[in-house]
Order: sequence, then structure tokens, then C-alpha cells
Amino acid sequence: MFSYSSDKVEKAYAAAKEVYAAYGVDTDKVMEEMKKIPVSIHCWQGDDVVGFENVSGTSGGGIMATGNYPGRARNGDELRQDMDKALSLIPGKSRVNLHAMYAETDGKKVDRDELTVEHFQRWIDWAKDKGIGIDFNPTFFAHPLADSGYTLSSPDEKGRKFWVEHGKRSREIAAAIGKALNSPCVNNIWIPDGSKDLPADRITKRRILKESLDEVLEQKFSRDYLVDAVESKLFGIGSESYVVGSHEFYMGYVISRDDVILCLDAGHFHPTETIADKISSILTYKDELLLHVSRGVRWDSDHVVIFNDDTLSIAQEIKRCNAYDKVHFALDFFDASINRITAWVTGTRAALKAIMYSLLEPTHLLVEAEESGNLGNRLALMEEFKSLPFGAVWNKYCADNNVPVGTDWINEVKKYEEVLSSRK
Ligand code: RNT
Ligand code: ZN
Repeated sequence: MFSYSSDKVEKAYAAAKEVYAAYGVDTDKVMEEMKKIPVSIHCWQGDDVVGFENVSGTSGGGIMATGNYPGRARNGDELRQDMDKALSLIPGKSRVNLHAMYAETDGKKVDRDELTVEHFQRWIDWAKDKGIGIDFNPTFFAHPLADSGYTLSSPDEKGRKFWVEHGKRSREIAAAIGKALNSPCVNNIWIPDGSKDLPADRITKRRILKESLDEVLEQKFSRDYLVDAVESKLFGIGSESYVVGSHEFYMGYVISRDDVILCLDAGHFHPTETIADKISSILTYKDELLLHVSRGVRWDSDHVVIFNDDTLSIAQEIKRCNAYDKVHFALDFFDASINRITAWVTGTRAALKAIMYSLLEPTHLLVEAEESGNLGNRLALMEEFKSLPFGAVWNKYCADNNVPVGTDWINEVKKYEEVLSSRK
């Protein structure tokens, strides 16, 4: 494989800088801007969404990690070790996204309605040490009380109460994390609730869900520590015919309250529907938005993110709306069939590339063509901009951030296979 010398990186960058400058884009400034746009990396790619609660089997709740690549992280230390490796191959400052199921309870059984921030202290210390932020998610699946298929929308009052309590505790934990790390923690509520076959009554559960969310979100926290989000879905495995928390449901919910934002997951819509065009609509009504950048492939909503048109148009939309300070960019995928570090690094580097590509776009020239009514030029420029020397700027950004340039990181993962293969 080809290894870039620093001389090559510098020379190519100097040439690229000149080209972009001619189009009115300052590449140095773009690299500075990149630093202010953290991508939130989900911990659950590292262990196939299993968690540390010693309940074996699949993740349940309408999602499923397939594959059996060796070396799945089995505890907090292994997961952090793996994330350390991945983070060392990803340029810039990322965030880390946790789920309540990654609580560390020292072998004690602590149910989800009993969790407190102390069960996440190791994560907090680790993140503090690295100077990164943490985001959080209550876990409303992989639990006996989720087996009915319903959690916050459950007509069974005992089950519902349990999940409401879990939701409340998760917000407390998230706010404490945000405070400890001095960076607002995004707490994202996603519930799997839904039904395989046609329900006779769709509305009762939606009404219950609204009530439950109101209860969970009742306590006020400082926006400096906590940002509340709700994530919609169209269908999942075993919830093909009905998902209580649909897009329309949560759109309505976030419009009805100022203090909760919407989460759009790229894999949660009709298979040919993309989320890029939704961004500007939502930002017309809301100041903030959470994205789960993922890749849907047929029935699966969670393939590893790649630098494709969908990912790119999401980034372009954020850039064109001038909204990188309003949109929380998180990743959500899990592939157990390939090296899990490779999955993290590929997906995150792809997302960062898309962000950088969008920042390097001479958008003002596109808008100028549009405003002057020259739509032929708008299209022509869009096409020509696709071959601007973006790769040279990306390589320079990696080099400046002391992470491998080009394909070099793949060797690092290869060396790390030794650690993975020792986990028998
Ligand atoms: C599931 C949602 C959700 C989960 C994670 C594990 O369809 O996308 O975000 O993937 O919470
Ligand atoms: Zn998601």
C-alpha cells in the first residue's frame, strides 16, 4: 500500500490550497472549523450492542448485530481500550456516546431503574483524561420488561413505571456527566415499542407514550449540562407494521415543547427516503437537531457509514444551512462481521470526510448562480466541484492531527488484532 511522506502531504496541500483559494475557500480555516465539529462515536459498535449486564443473546428491541468476528469487548476496560485504539486513528476531537447498558456495577445486579452516575464514573474519568465529551442513551431494550414489545408506551402500568423511572435516571446521569465534563450531554430517548402485525388500536399507545415522555422529561436541568432528544423510527425487526414513536409522533412532540430536540436516524425511514432534505425543515422550527448518521441497507438500518451520496448530502445540507453549531452529529451503526475497530474508524473517518468536503464546498458560488437565475451554471459548478482536490486537504488534516494518513491506519488495526485474538 502507498504511504505518504510528509513532504508529499505538504506539497499536495499547498497545491490544493491554491485551487480552493481561487474559488474563495480558505482551507486553513476549514481545518480550524473541523475542530469545532465533534462527531459522537457510539460505544455499541465495540460489543455488538450487548452491554455489561450479563444478559446473553442479541440486543433485541427490533435491532440486531449480525456476524461473529472475534474479539468483541466484554467489559468496560476492553471497550475503552478498543475505543482508545479507534480514537488514535481518527483526526480531531470526538465525543463518545454511551448507553445505560454500559453501566459498571462491579458485579452487582443493579436494575435499570436503580442506575446512578456512580455506575458511569469510570467512563467519566476516562473521558476527562482525554478531554472529550460524552453523550448518553437510556436503554429501553434487552430487558425482560421490554419483552412485551412495549416500554414507555406500555399499557401495563408496572412495566411503564419501571421504564419511566429508567428514563428519569438516565437524564440525571446524563446531566451529571455533562456537569462533570463541562460539556452538554445529549441524552437520546429511543424506544423499540411497536408491533409485528397490524394493530387494531394505534392511538392508545401513542397517547400513553406522550404521557410517559412528559413524566420522564418533567425535571428541569441546565442546558449547559443536558440536551434532551427523541428518536423516531419507521419499522424494526419484529415491529414491521407499527412503531409507536414514529416520525410524525416525535415531530409533533418536539414542536409541542421548546426543551426537547428531534433525532433523525438516517436508517429509520422508507428504504429510499433520505434525511438530508429534512434538516432545513426541522431547523425552521427548532434551534437544534440530533442526527444518527447510519447507513440503511434493505431491512437493516445500521450498516457502517461510508462516504456516499447520502452521508455527503447530510453534511452538505448542514453546511448550506450554516448549522454545524446547531446539529449534533452522532453515529449509529453496528457490524459484528468485520473487525470492530475497522468499523469505527471507517465510519468515523467517512463522516469526518463528508463534513470536511461540505466545508470546502464553494457554496457561495452555487448560491450566486442560483440567485442570478443561472441554473445551468449551478448544476455545472456542482459537478465540477466534485473533482476539487479535497483528498489533499483531508490528508493534511490527518497529518496535522497526528493520525495516520491514507491507508496507513489499517496496519495499526492489524497489529491490534493480537489484543483481540487474546480474548477467548
Ligand atoms: C435503533 C436506534 C437506536 C439504537 C441505539 C443502540 O433503531 O437507531 O439509536 O441504534 O440506541
Ligand atoms: Zn439511531
